[in-house]
Amino acid sequence: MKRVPVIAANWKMYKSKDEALEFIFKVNQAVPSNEVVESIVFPPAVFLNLLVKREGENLRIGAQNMHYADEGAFTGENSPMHVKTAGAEYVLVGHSERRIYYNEVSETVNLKLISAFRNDLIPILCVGETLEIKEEKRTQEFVNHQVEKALINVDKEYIPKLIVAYEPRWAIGTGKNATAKEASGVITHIREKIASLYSKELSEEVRIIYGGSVKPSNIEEILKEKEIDGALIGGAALDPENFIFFTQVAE
Ligand code: G2H
Repeated sequence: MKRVPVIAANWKMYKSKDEALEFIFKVNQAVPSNEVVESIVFPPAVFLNLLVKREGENLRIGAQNMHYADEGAFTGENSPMHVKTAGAEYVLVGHSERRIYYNEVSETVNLKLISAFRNDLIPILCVGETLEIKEEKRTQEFVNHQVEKALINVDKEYIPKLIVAYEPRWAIGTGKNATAKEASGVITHIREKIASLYSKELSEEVRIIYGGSVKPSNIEEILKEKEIDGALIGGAALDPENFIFFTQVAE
């Protein structure tokens, strides 16, 4: 089946207000139609509302994180309702930087995924192995386990909306990337895992994308792989020209 490719820019904790607006003004009319490529920007949460008002009809905005609870005494956190009200349609769940620095564990990743679906947000579930696991040749076992844990109690009706990002931790912000073949192999097995948990038909609707040091020089090779449905890009997608280029390659 034909899946619409996804190009997602994760800004992390970068860009001033002026830089954020400049980026949106440059790209909001330049990205391809949403039916051809889903182009999404994940800014810091405080900019969501500001940028949503300026997005072109084909650009989408998402949150880098949210709490799983609807409300509560959680100082400094944003609820699903908060990020939705600010205009986010997507949310990153379980990005490795959250897992590494903010104690995000499988249980919270799972609760966030369920909460995203319940609140009509499209989650990008991030999974990926450390260098140590890779060297022990346990990548697939580790990644499949992350996927399985994240999907506990997720109803099959939501699976067609799911996006998974395979982001090997050793490739994030390091300049090193998995080869297109390596990434495609892991992604194929992630799809098989989802098929074993739900059904082959449903697994074929899930977009599974690659992240980790994607740049203009390697995007074409990565997106040539038919199993790779797009990319989640950090550093290189801070540049609006690069972002537009990535969406054009995906087209
Ligand atoms: C991985 C990726 C975006 P970068 O974190 O999620 O970042 O492209 O800078 O490796």
